[in-house]
Amino acid sequence: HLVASLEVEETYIMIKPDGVQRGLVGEIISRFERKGFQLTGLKLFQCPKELAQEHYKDLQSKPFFPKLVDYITSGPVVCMAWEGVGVVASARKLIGVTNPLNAEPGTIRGDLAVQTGRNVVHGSDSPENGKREIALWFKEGELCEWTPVQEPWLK
Ligand code: 3AN
Repeated sequence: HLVASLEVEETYIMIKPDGVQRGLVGEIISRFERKGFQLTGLKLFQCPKELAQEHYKDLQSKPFFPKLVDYITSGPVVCMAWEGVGVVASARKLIGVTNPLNAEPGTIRGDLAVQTGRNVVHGSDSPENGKREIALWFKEGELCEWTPVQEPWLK
């Protein structure tokens, strides 16, 4: 159950290798853009094994952990940082639940995916993890703080 906060937050969103291979990059980015969140970081990136292991360290003891690391490192991913009021929980709503077969139509996973092990996109599960993951995936100088010209329309 997700309740969006009223705080300005940051979240780490990543299009996984299946999303890139299937040509879904534009479709996925545009959902966050159209919602009204602000993009502050974006890159195509081949993830090394050590980084995938660090990113998913809370799942280390799960039986699917080695497969998960193989999947995330199997091809380039698109790394994104998004900012906005309540963005962490709201992005999780836009993404849909972990198993795409249970994800609501209208969500990214509900519309575009079938398997849990190929669920096209990642989104941070808390504001703390949003900050942790952005720091993990982006280097200093790769993020861009900017003021949207049409600010009053969306805030
Ligand atoms: P979410 O990505 O929805 O936050 P987590 O954090 O529980 O879900 O799991 C992280 C990732 O691990 C999922 N996106 C999925 O790729 C993989 N995963 C989770 N549960 C399973 C499972 N039962 N079998 C295979 N892969 C899984």
